[in-house]
Amino acid sequence: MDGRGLVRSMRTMATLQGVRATRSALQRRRLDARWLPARGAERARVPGEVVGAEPMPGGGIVRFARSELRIRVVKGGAVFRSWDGAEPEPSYALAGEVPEPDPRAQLEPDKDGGWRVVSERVTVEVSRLGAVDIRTPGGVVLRRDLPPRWWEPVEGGPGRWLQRTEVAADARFFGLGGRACGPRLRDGTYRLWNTDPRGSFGPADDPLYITMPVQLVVADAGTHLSFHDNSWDGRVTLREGEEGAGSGHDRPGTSEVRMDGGPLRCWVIVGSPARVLARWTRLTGAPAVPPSWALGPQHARWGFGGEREVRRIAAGYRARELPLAAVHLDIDHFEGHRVFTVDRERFPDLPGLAEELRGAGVRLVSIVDPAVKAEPGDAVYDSGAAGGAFVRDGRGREVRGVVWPGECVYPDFTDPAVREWWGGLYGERLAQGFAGVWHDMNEPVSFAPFGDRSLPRSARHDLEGRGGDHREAHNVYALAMAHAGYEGLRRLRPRERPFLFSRSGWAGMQRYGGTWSGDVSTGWAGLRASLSLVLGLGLCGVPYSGPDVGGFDGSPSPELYLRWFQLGAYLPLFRTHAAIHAGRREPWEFGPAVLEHARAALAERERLRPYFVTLARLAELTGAPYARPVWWGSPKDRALRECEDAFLLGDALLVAPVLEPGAERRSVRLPKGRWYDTVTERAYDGPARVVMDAPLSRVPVLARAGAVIPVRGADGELELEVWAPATGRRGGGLVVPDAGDGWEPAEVERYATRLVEGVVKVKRVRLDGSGPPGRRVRVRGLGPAEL
Ligand code: NBV
Repeated sequence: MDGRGLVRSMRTMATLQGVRATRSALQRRRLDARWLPARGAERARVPGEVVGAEPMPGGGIVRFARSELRIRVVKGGAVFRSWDGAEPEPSYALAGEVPEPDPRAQLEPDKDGGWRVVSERVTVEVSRLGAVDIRTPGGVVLRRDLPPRWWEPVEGGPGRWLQRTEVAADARFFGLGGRACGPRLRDGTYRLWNTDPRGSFGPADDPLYITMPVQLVVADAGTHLSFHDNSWDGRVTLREGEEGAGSGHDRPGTSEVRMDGGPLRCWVIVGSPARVLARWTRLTGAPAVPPSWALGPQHARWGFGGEREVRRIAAGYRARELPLAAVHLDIDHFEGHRVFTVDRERFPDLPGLAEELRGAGVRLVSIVDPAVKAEPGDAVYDSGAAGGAFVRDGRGREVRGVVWPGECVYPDFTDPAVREWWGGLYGERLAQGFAGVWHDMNEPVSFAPFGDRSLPRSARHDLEGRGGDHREAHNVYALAMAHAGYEGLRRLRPRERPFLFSRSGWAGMQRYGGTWSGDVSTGWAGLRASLSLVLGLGLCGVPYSGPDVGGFDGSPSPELYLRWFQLGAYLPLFRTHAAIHAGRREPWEFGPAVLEHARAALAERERLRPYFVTLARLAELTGAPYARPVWWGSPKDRALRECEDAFLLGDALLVAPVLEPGAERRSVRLPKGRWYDTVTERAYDGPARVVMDAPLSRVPVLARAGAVIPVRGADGELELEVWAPATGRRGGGLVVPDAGDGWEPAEVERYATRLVEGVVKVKRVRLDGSGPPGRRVRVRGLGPAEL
């Protein structure tokens, strides 16, 4: 089918789809009216006065007149607390066993009839009426949770609740999943309900595909992460505080978490940003390390049209000697948009194409949508229906939604047996020659002209055998799908690490892979939003992500495309992608100047590949995201907390992308220490704000003095780029050489650097002493000033 034919058929489908979507939306409304009781009279409750306490390992239970509070400090220092007897399990967020209680943490009586638990890193103080303070060991309050309130239906059923919290007046909020308006979350209400924003989105669109009740709060007194382990629909209202507000008194910052149901239980982790992320990913799972090729440049498009176009694109990269690691096939390569099928007319020999591309070093990645066409005779539908795999309504009938293939059903990924069945289906993708998968539409989406574009809230889910409905399952649907896909790929191809990234997700999704921006709108605002998403998600423990370079819709100007490309080159997932009717996204489509600058960005990405491999491994080992806000190592630097237009790539680099049109230079805020312009090698001393050149040919990138950066040398070998430490200072860095795409454990090499009488000394530090680096070293930044 030619391009115009495709457009025509999509239009026809659009109208047919419109009718189906309206029908399905009406049905959704009917089902919810029938199976979800309207909110009747409610009874409000607060904990009331303390009546007693019971010490237990790690803390204990404090009893109040109308509730009880559990506190447990676990080994490693995370604090769990819950009301009404909720336990840490069951949880979709937590990975493996819940850490053991810290036996040294004890519940003891406190002043004014309250109770407290003192532990090494944090003190928890409970007031007589149920306010809970989280304090540093020095006694400074990081967070004060006021007594919660519940509203419970008189008739019974899930109650809603509100938790109001105060933080320091200078505190800044980050996180809550992927938010386009951040990374710093300004005053406002943020919904917790994974949502496809209908078409492309910009910074004002909220919520988006990934929401999480995870807040990272950064204040002078310390950094902490708080996680309300509850997947229900909710809203978080944030308000930054003000120092010296009324009559010289500070007004605290506030957070109000309101949930429509589910337990009131919360984890808090206190420490430096690095420590907080390390504990958080210990609790919710180490980020999956993508195969090394997935750290290279990738190209996607909705609507390649067929094999010939895919070949043409790959040949275009090759002819221009541009590196390309993967091409992604979107839903247009499916037969009638049906998942796990191939349109044989347009892709007559997909395994052959995959092999041919693979010979040229290019992998194929496949989109996978969760919705299955509801059509007896469809192999996936038949096998799923036979096993009762699809989400059902209150009457026990399959819930029908509408997505690309037409009327669809939805696997219930919250059922372990369904996950196992679904994971097995990826065998078909591997047989077609795909090397990885890209999960889409898994909020999950069902087209609807009005109301929520998802499943009925009353739809039934297994929820690991506990049973429940979509109100609880919605936000974890994509997480559970990623679980299914990841385990399936591991079973099917046990010797390779799966490559999976998913549009939607929830706390813990990093265990199974990464994500991407979704349909970010083409424009300068979209470019900014894409950085916000990557940084915010990284702080929630999801380090591997990146935007649709060039934006999802429309046609970027050459300048916008280039600036997006230059940003993307420094983000973990570096992928050009666009919608079916959008303009081109190949680097040669924007004129010779853009091509040359894009070539330079690609070359730099390739040169930094060993650094990206290192960052991927360090993310696994420590939870630190590859791309970090500039305040990461200096959270007390208030000016850095406000900085949203630059980021640290690992410990060594500071990237200052150009996010506005017409810029030839830009100002860059530097954290403390010495920084080198990586092009001119000029040194700057932070903290400072400096103005740097940002010609179209490049964006400012600075290297930290003393850093050791693993790079690919001209001969392809890993070499160490060492940036001269400032006089009298030491530096160093970690390097994790590429151990291939299997499961070999990472071997971390540690280097130390020093400047001795104008000469940079580099040592490899080993447990049994240090010695020569054993790798080629290239010293940079030794300007005359240091000699
Ligand atoms: O599968 C088509 C697109 C895809 O290209 C995009 O990356 C996803 O975010 N998909 C959304 C569905 C259609 C969106 C209009």
